[in-house]
Amino acid sequence: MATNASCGACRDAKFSIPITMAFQPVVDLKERRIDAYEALVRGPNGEGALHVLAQVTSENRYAFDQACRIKAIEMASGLGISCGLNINFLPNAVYDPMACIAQTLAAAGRTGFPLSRLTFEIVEQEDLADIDHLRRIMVEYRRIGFKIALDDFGSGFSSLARFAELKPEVVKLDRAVVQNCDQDETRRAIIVHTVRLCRDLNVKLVVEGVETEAEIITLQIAGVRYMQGFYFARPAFEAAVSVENIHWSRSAVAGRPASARPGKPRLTKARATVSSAQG
Ligand SMILES: [Ca+2]
Repeated sequence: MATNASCGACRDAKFSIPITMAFQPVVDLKERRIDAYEALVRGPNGEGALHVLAQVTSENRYAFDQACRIKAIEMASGLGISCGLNINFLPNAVYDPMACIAQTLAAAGRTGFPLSRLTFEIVEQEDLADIDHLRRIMVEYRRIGFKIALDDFGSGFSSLARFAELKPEVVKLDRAVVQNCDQDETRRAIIVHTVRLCRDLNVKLVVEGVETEAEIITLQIAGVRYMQGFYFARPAFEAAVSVENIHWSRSAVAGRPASARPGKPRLTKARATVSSAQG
């Protein structure tokens, strides 16, 4: 794989702060399996992502991004992760798409981690002024075989406009949208229509930040298959929670909405329509 030897953006600015990773599963409610793990940066003593990110500057952000990718792939390989691996990335931390991806490809090659199992979650902490730059990154990543996920969808800069622009393979619906969705008609409607939107566009929808049984049931009725959140498993420090240790929902039934189980109260007409439409 060709590299741009003249690009010194990350080579010249070493990221000397030690980092490690925690891994949180994305679960497939339909098949009761782990679909992927998201790698989340941590300090060496388990310090949170914010602690680490506070040490990232405009000078070392390229090196930081490289260090995170390499660490995530090496650790995932060492832990025997055999499903998908999601890596967060900051578009503004990519200087040149091919030069910046060279070390990622080398890490995957060294560890034997298949490139097709990598998904890059686009994190936008600031509005991206140079959309052409992001387009160039996306073209290169797709050519290599990576998938692109739009992270935190529905909050901050992760908007419908960005969805339309990026045409991601995966959309991660932010917890800010889904929290307490079991108690809120507006949130339920947004979820139902996001499910429909993603299905029509053949985009995988993952709901983030699922924390309660009631939320899971509501999400399943809406047709959500992939979820991530504290309810199922917290991020595990330098470890990958096995499928046996996932806290599966007691009420939800694999492969169909909880509402379809025998003995459950009848759905309202509106909800029943939604349920059958997603089935
Ligand atoms: Ca993420």
